Amino acid sequence: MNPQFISIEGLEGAGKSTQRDVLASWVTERFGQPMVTREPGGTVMAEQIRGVLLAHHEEPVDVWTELLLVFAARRQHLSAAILPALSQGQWVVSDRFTDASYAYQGGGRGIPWDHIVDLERRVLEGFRPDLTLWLDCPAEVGLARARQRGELDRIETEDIAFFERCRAGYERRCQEDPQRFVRLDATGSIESVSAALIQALEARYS
Ligand code: T5A
Repeated sequence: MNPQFISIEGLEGAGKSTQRDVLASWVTERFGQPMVTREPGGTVMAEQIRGVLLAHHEEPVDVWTELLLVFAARRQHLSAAILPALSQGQWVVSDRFTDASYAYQGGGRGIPWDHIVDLERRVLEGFRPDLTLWLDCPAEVGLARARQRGELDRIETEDIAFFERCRAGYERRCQEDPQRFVRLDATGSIESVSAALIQALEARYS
């Protein structure tokens, strides 16, 4: 089998980082250690862009500036980290990828879907994850978990309606690409979500 690129998606507090580790262990046992990465970020330069994106700024952040920054970071992440790993036969597991731009900048911020489709086509030249595990939960469930951590980044200070629009954006992506997306109910315990995730992996790769 070709090395696979698997993304994990979901709202703040859905459990992406927690389940990413479960996913990475599963891949390690069967196909060797994957490259584990995240977005925005994943390279030194892309992590610097992440810092700009998530910081609080005195000036208003234009929605297009936000979209172009996430895609700039993604292009760098793809060319400097993801593609080199895949070409060496290593699986890649990423905490978020392009679907987050559809969810947050499309659903959340209201940038027309077609503009993101166009940007994705030009910037990523058709590159997509082989499998996307969407940890789905109501915004209030995820935010309650995430907010226990304390200080909020710029995006985390948005209101609940924003995150419900992001969730609707993920739903739309899921419907548009049902072969690639697996939706997992993220409202249960960590253990039950891990079990569902492993079941999805077994179904796809065994
Ligand atoms: N963004 C990103 C865009 O706007 N556009 C884009 O294109 C991209 C790529 C990045 C931000 O950037 C935005 C989206 C985001 O706002 P991030 O750091 O990737 O942010 O993501 P966050 O969602 O902020 O990360 P979180 O850490 O908040 O969420 P996780 O990773 O989903 O959650 P996790 O695993 O850290 O868990 C959070 C807490 O909940 C507990 C954990 O133990 C932890 O304490 N937990 C559970 N508790 C009960 N039951 C469960 N099932 C639990 N699962 C986890």
